[in-house]
Amino acid sequence: MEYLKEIPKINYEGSKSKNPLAYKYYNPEEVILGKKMKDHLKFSMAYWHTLVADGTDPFGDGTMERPWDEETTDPLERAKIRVRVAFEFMEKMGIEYFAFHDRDIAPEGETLEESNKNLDVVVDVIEKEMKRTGIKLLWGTANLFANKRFVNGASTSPNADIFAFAAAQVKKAMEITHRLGGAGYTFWGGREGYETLLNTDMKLEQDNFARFLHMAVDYAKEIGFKGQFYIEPKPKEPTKHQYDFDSATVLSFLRKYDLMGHFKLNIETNHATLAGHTMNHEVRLAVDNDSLGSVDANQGDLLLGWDTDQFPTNVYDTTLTMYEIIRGGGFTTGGLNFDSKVRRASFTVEDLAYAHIAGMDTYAIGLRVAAKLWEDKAIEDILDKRYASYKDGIGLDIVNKKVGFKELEEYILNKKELDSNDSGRQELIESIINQYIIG
Ligand code: XLS
Ligand code: NI
Ligand code: NI
Repeated sequence: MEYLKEIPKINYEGSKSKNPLAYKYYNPEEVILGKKMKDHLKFSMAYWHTLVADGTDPFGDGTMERPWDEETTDPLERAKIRVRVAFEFMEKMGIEYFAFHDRDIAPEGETLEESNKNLDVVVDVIEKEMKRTGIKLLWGTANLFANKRFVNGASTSPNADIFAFAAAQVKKAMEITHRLGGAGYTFWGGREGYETLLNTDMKLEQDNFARFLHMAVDYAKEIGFKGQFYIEPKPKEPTKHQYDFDSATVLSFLRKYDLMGHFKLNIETNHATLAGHTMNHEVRLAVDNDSLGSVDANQGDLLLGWDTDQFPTNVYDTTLTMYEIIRGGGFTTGGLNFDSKVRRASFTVEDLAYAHIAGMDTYAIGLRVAAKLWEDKAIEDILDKRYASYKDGIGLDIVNKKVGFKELEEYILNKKELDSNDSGRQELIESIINQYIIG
């Protein structure tokens, strides 16, 4: 049965097309830098936004028109229908991956046992649909923030029973992710943070968080789950201060607790900007630390201080993000997961297609431009030149740790004139990028 009659199969029609239900820039099979566009970008649908979000905000009710949700009042039956809708949608869009929280795909029961049973029922349907379509699971995760039991956090809760409950929930979420052949498993610290230090033992909470992650690593070994673990940084919201603040904070946490080899980063654009960074900064840091895992593709509103999770439409940002991803060698286990939701006023079924088309085309433009910049060495040549002083002479000695303060003092005392500084040429570089974007 077809649920999404409003949405046809979405094809690439090129930049001249006026068809709103077509890709203008995303041509999945086209080869760029030796790889198909679809394999560079690895688009993934976020189950929670596309199937579950109903448009509720703190001031008003849900607005989304989702006729399939009206077919039954039974939550488990509804969950099964949503799976079919999800796969029909991904098939029509040509999206080959998806990501979910346990509570997105199946309703939470009265007890953990009941919740797990619900999961098993729905996972059966998902498994069948994955076989039928060839669509793959990018990553799974557990929702450790919505239920009121997590009011003070999950693995960082002051209540040890809540730590235990969270562990049991993640255990099951890992099992279903494993069963579905998930390429990854994400930890986003829902409420792992604090509102006020006055009632918080930050050291114990962070130690416990690390203990929790080590337990996950151990359990993965036990069940043979080989997927990549990710941590998703976010500086604030829902708590005032989230422990996984940004890439730098997470990297130092992973190093401190001996978790570096087990976790990579899942970096989200809107979280980067909330942390006061650009997305390309966050990706660069991950790449430079051999920790680029996956990306939650979206964009925030720079005038708002919260996580608006909008579909990415800013070409400049996707260009710089794709540039960093290409520079880092591209995705292995990860991909571009649309942790993005349609605006509350974009409530029709068609809007789901328009939004994903906008996001995918915006990243496709980003990829095309970034690939050209990379091929032409437009930026790399500038960098090479800028840091050339470290390629020989005293610079090379510094890099090779052949000199210390004494030798450097001697070098400077003997040198009559310092090499002159060069201009940073920022505006020139920015206009070169514009030229590449407009063509
Ligand atoms: C929320 C996070 C969340 C994670 C998955 O801000 O982005 O959606 O991606 O738990
Ligand atoms: Ni996210
Ligand atoms: Ni987010």
